[in-house]
Amino acid sequence: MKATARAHTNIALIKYWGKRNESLILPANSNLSVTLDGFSTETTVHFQEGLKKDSFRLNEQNVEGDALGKVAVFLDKVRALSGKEIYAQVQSVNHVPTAAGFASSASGLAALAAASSKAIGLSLDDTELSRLARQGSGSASRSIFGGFVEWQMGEREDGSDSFAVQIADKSHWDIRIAAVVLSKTEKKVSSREGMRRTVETSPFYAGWLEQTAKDLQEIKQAIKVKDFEKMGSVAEANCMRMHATTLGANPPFTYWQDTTMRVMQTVQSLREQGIPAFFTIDAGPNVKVLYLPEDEDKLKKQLQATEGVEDIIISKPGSGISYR
Ligand code: 2P0
Repeated sequence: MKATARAHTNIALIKYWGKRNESLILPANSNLSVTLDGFSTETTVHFQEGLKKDSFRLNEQNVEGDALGKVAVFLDKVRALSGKEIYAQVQSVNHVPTAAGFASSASGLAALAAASSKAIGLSLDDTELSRLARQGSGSASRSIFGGFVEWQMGEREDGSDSFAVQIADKSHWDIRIAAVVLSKTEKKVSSREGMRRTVETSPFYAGWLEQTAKDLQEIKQAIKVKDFEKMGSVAEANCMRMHATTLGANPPFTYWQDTTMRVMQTVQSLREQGIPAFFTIDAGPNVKVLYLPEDEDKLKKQLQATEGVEDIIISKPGSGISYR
């Protein structure tokens, strides 16, 4: 009863921001991401008779507390699905080029969903796996698939129609995504808390929802016809609107730091020089930049010269779940 799975993380171009059901993790809006080949988690789950509880090792270190709790709560769902009361040893390794706060719940929960469901003897297809991973962390539903992926919010109360689908595989379009690592990356509000506070208190949230549905349709068309400027500009505007909702929350907050804004300005300056580059930012200060391979040298040079930038990690569209 042992299995190993690898999942890559993903970056949302149309953000998941807000839940309509917190316990089932159902989103308030459909959203879309690119799976990244540069960041992955490999997880082995070993269910064994005689264990009294689950245990979790991450990057060769024993983990207790909240992180273990999250794994155990997720395994409870897997046990409930299989009807087996049996505990597991879980071992994960995050493959991230530098240790800079890029460990992701998307790749982590997607790999855990795949390895644990296989180890316990459930044979789930990718849709079922996406629905299961979603219940660990929303963005993990998208990391089951490679390339360009849409998480369809669904309508049903029980979440049975809320899962991700692949829009285009990784070979569809040879774009690049630079993850810009900043030297200071203090994260004050978790994405879970940030979403909740925004949904409950920000008067801008209704406007966000209304526009995001339109953004999603536009970006899907842009991906289909490989219109890079369109895809990038829709993604960047969607990111700006997500972050605008946090300024309207009570108490208000922002994930941006001074360096975040300097990187945004570098990207705007690249565009003024005729280089199509677009940024997106998640629930933290780091910035990801979308660009085309032929612009890599110029883009890297200018990003590296931006004050407060420590490192740049380049990704291509990556693949979905794999087993070893
Ligand atoms: C996203 N984020 O679409 C958005 C954009 C952050 C900003 O998905 O509560 O870790 O576990 O479902 O998936 C981060 O939130 O949140 C996220 P939960 P998750 O990528």
